[in-house]
Amino acid sequence: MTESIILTPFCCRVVNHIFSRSLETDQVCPNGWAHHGHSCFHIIDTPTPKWKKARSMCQRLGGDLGKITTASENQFIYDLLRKQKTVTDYGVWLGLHRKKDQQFYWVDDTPLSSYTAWGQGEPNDSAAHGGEDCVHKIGEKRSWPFQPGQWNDVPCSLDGIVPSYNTPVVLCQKKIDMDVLSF
Ligand SMILES: [Ca+2]
Repeated sequence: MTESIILTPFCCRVVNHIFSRSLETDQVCPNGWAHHGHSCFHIIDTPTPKWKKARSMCQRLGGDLGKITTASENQFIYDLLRKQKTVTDYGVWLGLHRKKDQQFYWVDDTPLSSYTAWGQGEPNDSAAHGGEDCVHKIGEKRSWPFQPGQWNDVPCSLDGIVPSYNTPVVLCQKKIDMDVLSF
């Protein structure tokens, strides 16, 4: 009896908060996620040396690493990245990786579409650190031979290669349920 008295007000406050927020703002993405196209994007503003760790961080939030298939999306993500407190040389991890067949796939297992934004001479799969099978999006110009916002393949672990403060932050994506958009 005592337990239900304590829990019920908390439960109702949370539900009412979520419901009133969606009605007031017509918001289709969770708080802190940005809406673009049929997706919600969120950048975890933490430099993260390992691509797999970055991916699990997104999965814990109910999403996955981000996928970019148009120039508009690429620009949107770049603008979102530049709004973060932390913008590193290595920018942000993307949900794109090279599999054993040597082709690149997004984390939803789709191959690269016709749109790509590789930097000049990339992907080069440099052998300097045992190959480059994971992809990030450049944050700052600095010493890069290509432009901010472009893509580059790098080793999936940058531990011992890049100072941890300069490693990519994490781009997460959730697909929006189309029923929500249409109602
Ligand atoms: Ca490369």
